[in-house]
Amino acid sequence: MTVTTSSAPVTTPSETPPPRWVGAVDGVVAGLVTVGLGTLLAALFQALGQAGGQPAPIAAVSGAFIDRTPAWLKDFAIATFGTNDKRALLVGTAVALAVICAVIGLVVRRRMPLGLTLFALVGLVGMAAVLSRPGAALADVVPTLLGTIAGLWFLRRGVGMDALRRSGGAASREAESPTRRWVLGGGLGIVAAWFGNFITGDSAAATASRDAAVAKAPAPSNTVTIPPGADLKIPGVAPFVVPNDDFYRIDTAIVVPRVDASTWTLKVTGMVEEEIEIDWATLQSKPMQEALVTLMCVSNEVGGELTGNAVWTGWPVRELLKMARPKPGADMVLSRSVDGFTAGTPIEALTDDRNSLIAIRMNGQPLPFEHGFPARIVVPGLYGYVSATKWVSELKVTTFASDQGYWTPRGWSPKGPVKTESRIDVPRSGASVKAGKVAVAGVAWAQHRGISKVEVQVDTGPWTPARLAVDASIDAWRQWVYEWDATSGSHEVRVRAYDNTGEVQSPFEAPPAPDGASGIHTVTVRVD
Ligand SMILES: Nc1nc2c(c(=O)[nH]1)N[C@H]1C(S)=C(S)[C@@H](COP(=O)(O)O)O[C@H]1N2
Ligand SMILES: [Mo]
Repeated sequence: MTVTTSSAPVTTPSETPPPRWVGAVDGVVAGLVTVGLGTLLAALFQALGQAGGQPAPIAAVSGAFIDRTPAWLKDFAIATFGTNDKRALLVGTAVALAVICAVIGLVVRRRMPLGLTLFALVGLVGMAAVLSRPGAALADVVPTLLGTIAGLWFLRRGVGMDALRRSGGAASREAESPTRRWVLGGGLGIVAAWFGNFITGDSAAATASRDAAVAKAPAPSNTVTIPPGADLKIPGVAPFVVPNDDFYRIDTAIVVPRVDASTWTLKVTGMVEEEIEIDWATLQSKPMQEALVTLMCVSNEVGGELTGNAVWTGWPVRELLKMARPKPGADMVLSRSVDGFTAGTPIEALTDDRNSLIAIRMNGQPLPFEHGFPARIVVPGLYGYVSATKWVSELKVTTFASDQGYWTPRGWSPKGPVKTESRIDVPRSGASVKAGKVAVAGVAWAQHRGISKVEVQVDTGPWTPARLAVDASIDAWRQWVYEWDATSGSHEVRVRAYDNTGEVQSPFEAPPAPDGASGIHTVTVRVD
């Protein structure tokens, strides 16, 4: 028996230039590379909250086109394509771009500098379209810019590879075949574009549903009035109510979920007499309650800034639970987000008379996407990781014995009541101040117990009471100020708070894990 060994086919170098259409295909694939990379980067920009307008090239060109379409053409398009008019426009834009790219690819084969210049010009048109979009920022052109550079590189490389193959030298055997680069470049471009679109997904529908969000006006007794003296308005101290744009954000979402409220529902499952599911329209029609609640992250270090106070509007969680009628024995509600995050909350925190809300508004606005649109849970007195589920989609009534929230198996305590803490906002640690009267000021919190007293200590001096801002809610932080007669030298200034039970905050230094940091916030100040 003979064994035949097969040897790899040797590519015979051809002296003849490749057919013209090779250039045209190169042009189309270069376009795919550009659009794919541009779309993917644009989606990532948007997901990271770095985008101002619409940075994806095809969508931007289509959008710019829509804005400039004469009415008759728009009417014609809607008459012909109906509600698919946007899709038709996107496809039309893509086809037009493919034709232009094919032509440019042919030009590149004959006069490379001219061809590359034309390709760059098409990229520039894309960037101009991006910049023309509402709210666009200069940085929004970066995805299309990088995509264009990648496309130019692809075109040049194709010409180079084909020349190498024709050269007949030893290296010609290593040269990549056109098919290989088309499959790789085109494949990666398509996958990138697909993935980019997948990320932005339902974004347009979600934005529309957020723009259309409404809430019933709360009964006057269910509204929040912030007493004027609650904010001392001392420069450098966190504002009593933190604007949405400045509010700290903590979550596990790499890409912010953009939920279309019109398809969203909230289910109550588990140990209940009756499973319940409500939709967006139902939730919005419920009697609303406003509440001032300071959110606090368990990862906040002593003196840290992972905390913020806002006016939340929502429907009390207890009303929804009441409809489902929890069974005896249940001691936890596991709230679940559309992105899989879960928080385990003691059931009594959701059924007692505190303002635990299915919140749909934050400081009078529909929840920002970053903060949980369309709905999130807000529970006064508990750290966010065991309560404040954003993009909430399910409340499972259960027990601590049989379920745990996202962070518990990762080393955090199953229960997370907020610890009484206080922070010095001014002067900053390391700051230099002039001798004389210096305002030492900051915030203190003991959510759902309330702050009764704040004291300041300078060096080894006595603990002296600070002046407290007007109390607005036991669920919110409280500003304080201490008028310090500063003498020259270097000083250590400390703060401590008491809650309404009379208990002083723990002086013992504890790290955030497993159930929240404790210790005395201390700043070092130079006085000249
Ligand atoms: N879906 C979801 N919700 C979440 C989280 C999360 O990772 N995913 N993190 C929680 C934590 S740890 C905190 S501190 C708060 C922060 O809320 P904020 O980003 O609105 O300030 O959200 C909570 N809700
Ligand atoms: Mo957190």
